[in-house]
Amino acid sequence: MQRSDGSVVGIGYGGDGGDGGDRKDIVLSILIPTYNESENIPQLLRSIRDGLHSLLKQLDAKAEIIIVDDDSPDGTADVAEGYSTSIRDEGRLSVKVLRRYGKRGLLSAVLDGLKTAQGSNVVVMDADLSHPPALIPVMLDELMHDRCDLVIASRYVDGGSVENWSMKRKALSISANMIARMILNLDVKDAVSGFFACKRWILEGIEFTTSGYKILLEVLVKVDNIRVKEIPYTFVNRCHGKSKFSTKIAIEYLRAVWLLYRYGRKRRRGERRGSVLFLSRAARFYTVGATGLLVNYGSASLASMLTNMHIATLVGILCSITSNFILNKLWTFEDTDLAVIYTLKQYSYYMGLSSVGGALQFLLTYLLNHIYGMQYNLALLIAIGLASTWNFLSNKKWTFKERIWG
Ligand SMILES: Nc1nc2c(ncn2[C@@H]2O[C@H](COP(=O)(O)OP(=O)(O)OP(=O)(O)O)[C@@H](O)[C@H]2O)c(=O)[nH]1
Ligand SMILES: [Mg+2]
Repeated sequence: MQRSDGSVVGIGYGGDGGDGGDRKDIVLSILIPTYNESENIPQLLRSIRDGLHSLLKQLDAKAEIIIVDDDSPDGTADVAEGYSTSIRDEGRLSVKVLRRYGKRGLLSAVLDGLKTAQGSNVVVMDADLSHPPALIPVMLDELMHDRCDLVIASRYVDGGSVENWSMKRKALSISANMIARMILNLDVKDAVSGFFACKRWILEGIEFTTSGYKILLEVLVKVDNIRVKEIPYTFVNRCHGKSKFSTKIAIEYLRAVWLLYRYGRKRRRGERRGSVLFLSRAARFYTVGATGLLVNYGSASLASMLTNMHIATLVGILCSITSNFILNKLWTFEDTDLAVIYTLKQYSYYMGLSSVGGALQFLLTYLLNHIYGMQYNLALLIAIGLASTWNFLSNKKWTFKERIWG
């Protein structure tokens, strides 16, 4: 019995229980999230057993199948438990069934499965027979011979294909894959495959942050320096049960790509040396400041043709602050989070801090010139220098939420 944030309510063991105490190592854990897959389970379990039989025998090793079911109304978990004894394959194969409350999604199902996994390698696959179990021994063989750390069953390498897909489904899958490969700069052909195998430590080392319908994407983005191999397969449309694909999942997918893009950018930024980053930010900030002067002058001149001098000056100031803000957000600080409320909040911070900078300049010029008797031009230059330094550092820290240094 295990409770994982309350979600896992029970584990049923089949086969020899996977902890039978004999000497064979568990070399593989097959993680299968299920929701209403009762019609597919029997054939799936049999095919996995038949596919793995020779390799496990040859290796004198064991494998476990971990079904993570979200309380499927069609009784998937019961069916899986019922079949578990018949697929034991002389104790080489065991079935664990994790039962969770409610439909909690594919990623969390895989992660809950991973917590109980004992194999040194893992396979992640669907239960709907779209992913041919016959490929599992091929994948395991690659990992066991240490030819790579991650094996992707790929529809888009030579020899791979999809069967009986409508044009719409093909277009959706190809676009999803293209978006991910381009935006996330991934060097694999099928970055959104739901069927892959890897060393267990790879999955254990990742802090998953997307809602993750496509687990592989997050693995490819977050793990460095692993050897990846793609092997072709033919994706077969499910014969039984309903697809869980929906518009909500498509939106979640785009959100996941966006989050992973930001993750990669932040990490690359963290890898740049602090001094280089600071200087490049400062150079951009002051360049933007210079363009602001032009915007200020140009918009005030235009406005002065339509209204009085005071309003025209105000228009010039507002236009330059706004254009400076936009350029600094997008270019200087490379902040691509364009959420409306967040951006408006940043804009008000930017206005506030820049106003403090303006007041500082005014006060310093007055102090240096009137009180200390410094020549006006020199006093102005010093005041501008200090006020613009304030503007840069304060906006860096509070508006764009970066450390002052780096
Ligand atoms: N435990 C759990 N499993 C899920 C959930 N949603 C989907 N699954 C399982 O995850 C796998 C993938 O879901 P599918 O419905 O096959 O999604 P798909 O592969 O994108 O679409 P089709 O292959 O066309 O059906 C299947 O084995 C599902 O039963 C969920 O919320 N919880
Ligand atoms: Mg599927």
